[in-house]
Amino acid sequence: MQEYFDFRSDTVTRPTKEMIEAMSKAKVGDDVLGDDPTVIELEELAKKVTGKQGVLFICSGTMGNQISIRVHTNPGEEIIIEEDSHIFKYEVGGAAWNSLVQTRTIEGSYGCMSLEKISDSIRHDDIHDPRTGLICLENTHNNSGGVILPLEYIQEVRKLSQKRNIKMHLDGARIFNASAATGIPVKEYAKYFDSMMFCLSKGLCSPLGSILVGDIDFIDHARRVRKVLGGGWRQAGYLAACGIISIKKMSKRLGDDHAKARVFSKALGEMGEFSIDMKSVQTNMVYFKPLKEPAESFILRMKKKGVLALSHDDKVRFVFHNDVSLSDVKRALGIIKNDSMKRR
Ligand code: TLP
Repeated sequence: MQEYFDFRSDTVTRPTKEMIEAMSKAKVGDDVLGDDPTVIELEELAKKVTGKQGVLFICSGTMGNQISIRVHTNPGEEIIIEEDSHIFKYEVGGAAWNSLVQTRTIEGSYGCMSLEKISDSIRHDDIHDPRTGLICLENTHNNSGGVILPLEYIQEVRKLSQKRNIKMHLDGARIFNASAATGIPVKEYAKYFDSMMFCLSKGLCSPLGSILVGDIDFIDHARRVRKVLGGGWRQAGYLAACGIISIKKMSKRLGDDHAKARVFSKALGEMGEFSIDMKSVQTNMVYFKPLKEPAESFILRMKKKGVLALSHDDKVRFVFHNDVSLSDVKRALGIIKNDSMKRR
């Protein structure tokens, strides 16, 4: 059977042995009724890590972003988001479906929308205009290469949003990667947002699940929205048991994934066949363009050789995670190198 190296996403990570054991031993209740002890333990842990009073364990990152938009806005409002953000590009137009809001997208640079453009995009009180209901940021910013939004930038956006009285939400699917790379605690990032979502199921290896945080009123409302979306879950403690290991243990090893991304990008750059923006290699992702063919044809050929990746627009994306070791990365690099030598 052919061996596969799976770099498609950090979402492909399987639960660790410790997680499977923890699932089998978890004490559970009924989370919709509010008495699952392992969910309660996970949510208490998430409160400590994020510094927020309200926490809700939810099914997915998409659900967390969508619930947040729904809670923060009213129908007919507008939300400001970066044009390559996950919320805009990859959530099936959910802001319109679920919250009846329209999106005002702004081009970003390394995931950051300029303060001037954000300020200019905030609507004034005019009978013709929708109200601006929310500003969303994404950290790390996936489509820009998994780049980290600088804390000073976040602070400036916060000042602006407070001045104009607009709430802020963070899609922090990979905020633990940002924290591992910068040493800035997750709590410090969370401080500048009215709500934040992070994923347990990506680099943190849980089989599924995300965490949504905010103040108590926000989470009370979020819990109702989760229910109406069909996200009320019962013996969720089995999954929360994995989430606890994700936060306590798996968050500590993300630096290894970043190191693998650096090794990969350096070696790939040296082959001279691919264009990579090295400045964007900051966490566990590497985006690049093959110079002599479209991303899609490179991906299809690599798939036949057992190296799996995804395309995003005209680029190839490799994501580094717990289920690919440094030696897997080196073997994949060998396969890519052989392939490009044969095609010369
Ligand atoms: N991202 C997935 C795909 O949907 C693109 C991936 O493989 O990277 N925010 C960000 C920044 C994300 O990257 C993702 C997933 C989500 C939200 C949604 O998380 P889930 O998949 O749990 O709904």
